[in-house]
Amino acid sequence: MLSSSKIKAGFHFIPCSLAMAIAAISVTGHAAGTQSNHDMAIELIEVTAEKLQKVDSETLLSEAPVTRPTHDAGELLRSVTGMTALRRGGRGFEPIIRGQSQANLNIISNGAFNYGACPGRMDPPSTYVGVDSFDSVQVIKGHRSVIHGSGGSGGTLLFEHLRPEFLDGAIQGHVKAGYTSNSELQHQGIDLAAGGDQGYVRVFAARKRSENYEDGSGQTVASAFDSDSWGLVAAWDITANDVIEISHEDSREGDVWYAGNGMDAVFADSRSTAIKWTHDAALGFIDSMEANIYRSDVEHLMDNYTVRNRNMMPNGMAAPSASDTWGGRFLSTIESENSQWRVGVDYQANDRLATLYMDAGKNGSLDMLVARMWPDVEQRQWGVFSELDYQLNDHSSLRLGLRVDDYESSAQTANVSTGMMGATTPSRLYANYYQASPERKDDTAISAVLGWDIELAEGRRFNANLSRSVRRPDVTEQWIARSAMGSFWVGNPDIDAETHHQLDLSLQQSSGKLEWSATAFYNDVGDYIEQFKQDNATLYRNIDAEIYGTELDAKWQLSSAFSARAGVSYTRGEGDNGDLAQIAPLEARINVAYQAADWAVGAEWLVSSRQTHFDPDVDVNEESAGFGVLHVYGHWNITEALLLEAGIENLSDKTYAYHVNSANSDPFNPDAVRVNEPGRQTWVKVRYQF
Ligand SMILES: [Cu+2]
Repeated sequence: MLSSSKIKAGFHFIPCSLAMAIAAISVTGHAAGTQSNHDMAIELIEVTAEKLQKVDSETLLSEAPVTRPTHDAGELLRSVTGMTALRRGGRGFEPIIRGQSQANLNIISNGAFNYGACPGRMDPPSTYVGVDSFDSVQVIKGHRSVIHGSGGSGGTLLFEHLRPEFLDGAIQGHVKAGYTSNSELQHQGIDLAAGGDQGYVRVFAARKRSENYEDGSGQTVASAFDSDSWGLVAAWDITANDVIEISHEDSREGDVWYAGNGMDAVFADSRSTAIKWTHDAALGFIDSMEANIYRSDVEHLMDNYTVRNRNMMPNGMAAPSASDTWGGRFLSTIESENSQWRVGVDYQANDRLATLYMDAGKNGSLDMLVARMWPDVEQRQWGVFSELDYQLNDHSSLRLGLRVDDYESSAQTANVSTGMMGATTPSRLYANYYQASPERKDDTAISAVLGWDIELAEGRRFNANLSRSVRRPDVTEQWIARSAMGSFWVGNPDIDAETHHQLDLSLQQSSGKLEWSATAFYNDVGDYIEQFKQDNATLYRNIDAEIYGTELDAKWQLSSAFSARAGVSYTRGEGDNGDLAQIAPLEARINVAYQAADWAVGAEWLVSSRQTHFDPDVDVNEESAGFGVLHVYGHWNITEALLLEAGIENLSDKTYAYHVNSANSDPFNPDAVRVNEPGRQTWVKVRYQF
């Protein structure tokens, strides 16, 4: 029988006083959709909440401490060994796991997929995840399970709200406020939950205002933004075994400055609603089941004159765009003495539209249609999956997963003229560059996971994961059609889906004073979708590629108060035409922390080597410098309810930038740029719990 401790709960990014209650629930409470720890999901833990966690030795190494305030879910993931995020400004961090990003990552919040609406990737899906409100985020590196949708070759990020337990009263919650110097970022948030045994309602809201920050040299980096979000989660126990949960999140961004794009965002609004039913009792041979449906809509407007007048011409350029996503999943679980078998189906639909206009006089009249950038693209996907976790004996278990997906993709207005300014159709662009026609594309894909876990000795585990995953072309890679002012950005309708065959080996020691894990991975990528340049055009083609690397993590408990951590990651990516783009160099992170009864202090030193491997068509066309940067942080529980946190980032006021940079998908701004990180900044946060 798979013990409940194998049901891996996620990272607790939790309101403090709820932490214990939620931690208890999260270990036992995910009925269907449970994860065996073959997923090796990473828990991201705010350092201030860390001491409240009941540390489970099986999962200890999969923690990643978050030591700084983050205001974007993509940025949050910079705390995990082997993960990074590229910066375009103060918002829109693009998460990268082991050299894979964008369409290679499945980002799921409350069961819902969401796709950004910006062709220039100002709004990766993680941007719309309200990081303040989520109680649990699981980060799965690589492809280790087939139940989280199609694709996901690089990894899966699962953001979840957990059910609060009402221990002392029917109402609980917290208010918080924060300030960061340099960008003068102000942040306020409130989170309230009311309920009892039969159900609950939780509402939350956050407000953020940020100016531009300065880098270590005192240069202003375009990064200001306004962000407001609110949400609601409600659950109702309709019977002893059935729960209905409704969640809704609404996020509004405005006046978003981007150092790494050729335009700024006037607004970016997202609404996401999900309904989930769980039935936690046997029905025939099925032991439990869950079904969810969702809808996520995003609207976005960027231009080069409203937020900042970025060009001296009398006419401006503007690109309104939208992305609507809906879908659902049915998942049933069948358990036996030594196995857990998950079987289900899922569906996902995404419609995207982006249009480029010239605005004569920059008065918002959008006078002339220039390009149908995303010509009413429709993507549809059906999947069926089956995944078995089988306990071979007391020390080892197997995972066998198989999924079949059926895709289709089409561009509805590919043959419609773009009028006076563009004077061409998307179809003509596809024909010119690829001799391709824009008819509907269909594909069927098979994905599989074969996993093996074995306990070699007390606290020492070895784990192997062999997988095949297929990720379909993104809307941009397949259908973008931009012809403007002598430059072209054209998707390839005939591009094939990427197939990833990955082997991942990991050894973990999770007991004793020194805990560590070592991982090596190799990924053979067929039909890797490469962006390249040809004359004045940005185009896409399939190539063969390989990505491989290693990660090491260690944690020493030096005494009851002193602890230290280290994480090292290295990834290489090579393809038919040389180095792959957007691969972070060798990186190391070292933390030391001192934990007293009601306060703690710590320091984090992040070191990155220079990167000599890059793709000149996508990356900045030069090697990047290495850097070392120091952050210090601490917190003080003034009372049980009142928490004060503070820290200084980039203590030595260094000018630095990550190698991965904003240029990977922005032909609005064909010159690649590497956006500098903030110079020294002091931050403070207060949280009051009730
Ligand atoms: Cu945009």
